Amino acid sequence: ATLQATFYGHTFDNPFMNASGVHCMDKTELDELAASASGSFVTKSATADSRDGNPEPRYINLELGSINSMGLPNLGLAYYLEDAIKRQAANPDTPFFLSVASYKGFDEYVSNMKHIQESDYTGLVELNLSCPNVPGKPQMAYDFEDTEKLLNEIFKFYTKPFGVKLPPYFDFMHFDKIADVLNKFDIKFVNCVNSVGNGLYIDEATDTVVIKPKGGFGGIGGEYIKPTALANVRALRQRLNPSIDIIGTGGILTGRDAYEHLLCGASMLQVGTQLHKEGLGVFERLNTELLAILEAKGYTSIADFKGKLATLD
Ligand code: RRO
Repeated sequence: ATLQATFYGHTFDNPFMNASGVHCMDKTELDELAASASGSFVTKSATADSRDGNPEPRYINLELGSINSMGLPNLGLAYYLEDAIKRQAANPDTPFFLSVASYKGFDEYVSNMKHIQESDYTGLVELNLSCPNVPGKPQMAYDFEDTEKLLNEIFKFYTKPFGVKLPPYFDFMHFDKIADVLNKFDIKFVNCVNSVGNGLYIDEATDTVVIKPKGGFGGIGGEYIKPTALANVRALRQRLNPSIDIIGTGGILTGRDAYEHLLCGASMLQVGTQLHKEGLGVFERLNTELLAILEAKGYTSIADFKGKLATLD
């Protein structure tokens, strides 16, 4: 059997990659990802200017996942773009993802995409519409009207392939609404999901929150969020144009978790919390575990079961 993953016309050796924010802050970390057993990788979400982010402690591993309020620390879009252009020139056949966000809101999203449009980078861009940790700034993709306005603005000038990173939704009305908006545009993929925003973890020994920013509120990742992540992958696969591929992110710790995301219709798979806990060796392990599942079930490729989740009626 093969784990080859097809995604927007590309074939990757396997569907696994990091989730943005984990092990992707600078060239060294990106080189390590590129050399690892991951099928691809994504850069830290970039803002126009470099940022230090929120005060520490701001990322804590928990027994069942993680909580973070990093606050978009990054080296600035120019850094990641320059590096991406070099990587693309050196390795034109191994695509990766450039993640772009905004700290200031709507206008910065537009100007960041203009910057990329005007550059020599022609690869994939993951537009992060779902950072939960900027004090005073709501998550863009929870505002359906603003999201539509933003995509309208971007498509006036942007001609290269990009997709959007979404927050988790929890109501069928919201699945319908975001899919209606996204189906109006020629976006190439969606990534479901970013961390479950603004959770709160309390340390049992001290009755205290565990991260400093925002009074302890932060994005939740890991085991806690797998059912929510799977629901979002599945619900959007059922609603989006078939030309829009899905990246599944959330609660992937094992080959079985990866398999379930693929059953729901994901084409690529991102690993955040578990990569942070386990290090780059996670990709070798996930490849081995997922391949063993395919072979046990008699499948020869991901296409044999992708999106084919069974229901009871
Ligand atoms: O940097 C962060 O605080 C952060 C971002 Br941009 C994001 O998209 N998701 C997240 O959990 N943390």
